[in-house]
Amino acid sequence: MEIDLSVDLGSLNLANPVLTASGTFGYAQEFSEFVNLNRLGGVVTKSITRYPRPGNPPHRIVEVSCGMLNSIGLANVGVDAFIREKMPFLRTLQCRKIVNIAGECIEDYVAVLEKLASVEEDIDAYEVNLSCPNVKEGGRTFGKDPEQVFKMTRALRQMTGKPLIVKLTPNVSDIGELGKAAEEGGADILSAVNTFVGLAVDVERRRPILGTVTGGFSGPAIKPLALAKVWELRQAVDLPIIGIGGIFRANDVLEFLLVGASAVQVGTANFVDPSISEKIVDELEQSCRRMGISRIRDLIGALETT
Ligand code: RRO
Repeated sequence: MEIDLSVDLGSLNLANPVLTASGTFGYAQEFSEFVNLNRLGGVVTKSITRYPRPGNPPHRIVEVSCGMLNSIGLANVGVDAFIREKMPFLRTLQCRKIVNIAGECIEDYVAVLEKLASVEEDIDAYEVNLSCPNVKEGGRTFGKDPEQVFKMTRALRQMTGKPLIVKLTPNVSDIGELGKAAEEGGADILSAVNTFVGLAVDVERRRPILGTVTGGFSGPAIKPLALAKVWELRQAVDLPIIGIGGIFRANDVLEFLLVGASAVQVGTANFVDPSISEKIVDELEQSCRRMGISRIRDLIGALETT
């Protein structure tokens, strides 16, 4: 049986639903010796900001039970070096190239998008990070406020015809409100979720392990939480959703598709096994064959709840 793994998120077509999550896959080139990148649905870059950022002081990553905490602090090369040093490799890829952008205020995001316009023919979509948990103004405050999410999305919408993916924080009581605000602002796609706020303690030293005290919690422990957030969003908006949170196996991908995601991003799993994203694509095809599913898109939103 021929298995069709392709999915359409509005005008963004993917050969399969497996993307890599921002911040866990560098600028993709770092993973090229572990993964045939062209077998993925696409790659998402680390968040790119207006100016280079060194990020937060150590420790910036700590493993905890069933997951990890990070406090990277938006470390990245900045948009000019990104265009000069990272785009030449990215433009050689056949899979979808999604550039994640971030900043501390609307003007920052606008400035990044303005610069990226010069290489836009090699970019398939933008993911707007409105959800960094580790930078005081880095999307953290405005990403939680529907009014600000609306304003940001609308400002960026006016600047580009490329698909705009708005990445939402789960650290709110009503993620549906954020989704609706992004939809009204002109977003094409939502991605959910970024990391949950977490804390790990070194008991001997009576100190937090992360330099910033709290950090972003990700990994297998958050999968049920993330599935519930995607489900909540599915009821609130009509936009395609990219599900993120604790995906390690093909079965995890299928769970997200059933609750209403059209694609997924693999994040923390890349730290455990750098070739896992491609393995998940292989396994997805086998799972579909075993289950007699010829078109994976038929599973999107097919959860039966009555
Ligand atoms: O860089 C980070 O600390 C970071 C970012 Br921008 C984000 O969006 N999510 C996260 O867990 N860490």
